[in-house]
Amino acid sequence: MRKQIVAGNWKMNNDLAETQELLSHIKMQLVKKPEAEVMVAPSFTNLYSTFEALKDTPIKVAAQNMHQSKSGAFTGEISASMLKSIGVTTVILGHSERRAHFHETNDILAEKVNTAIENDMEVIFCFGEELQDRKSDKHFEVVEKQLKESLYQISEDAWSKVILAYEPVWAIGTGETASPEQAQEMHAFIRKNIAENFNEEIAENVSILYGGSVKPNNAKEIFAKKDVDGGLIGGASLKATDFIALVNSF
Ligand code: G2H
Repeated sequence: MRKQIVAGNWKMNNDLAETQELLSHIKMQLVKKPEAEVMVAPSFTNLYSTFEALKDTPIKVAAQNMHQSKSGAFTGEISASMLKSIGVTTVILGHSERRAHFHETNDILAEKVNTAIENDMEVIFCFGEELQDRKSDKHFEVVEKQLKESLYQISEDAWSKVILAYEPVWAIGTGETASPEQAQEMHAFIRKNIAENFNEEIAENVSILYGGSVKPNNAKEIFAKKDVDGGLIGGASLKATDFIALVNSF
């Protein structure tokens, strides 16, 4: 059985005090053992304090990004070993905001994925088409290219460290969500594509999250789809009650 996961991507929100407050509300409201695996991804400055605050809980902490190199003259960047040194072993890679604002290409992302895998880290790999791709019926092609160019170089064994997050760019932070049917259609395509390029077992076992304006009022329907294994949540993860409602949406 593959894992169901709800991961909060806090993006560039919340200072130290706000992060601590959000965490204490999440901890208080997480009264029953969640069925899904729960993760939060705070900003770099709040990673260590979040990790410490969640030590005695089932909630995992993920980084929102990392650099592909081991170390060196990369001002402003963070390496895999830096993350691991504070106990963080999961990293989000390929988010559309990193692709759009920080020019992360499929090639750069392939390097980042390789670095994460070499460092035995878990990767939440994000990808998804833009509005014009969907309008011109190129969404499957674009998604396949993103997967082939950044992810399919990994070994079969490395797939146990991979979580996929399909995030159609037109649904991110816009309030517009893909319909449960659109999400299911793409997730089924992705699983089939992995089976064709690797094997059935890998395709069946990999968790594929949906991301893009998931809220408590639309999550249940989306998460209920056969090939949707949870969500990567932005806006709604910044409010403890909404986030916990999403965690309990299975
Ligand atoms: C997509 C998502 C989280 P939101 O970026 O990765 O954000 O839920 O705000 O659309």
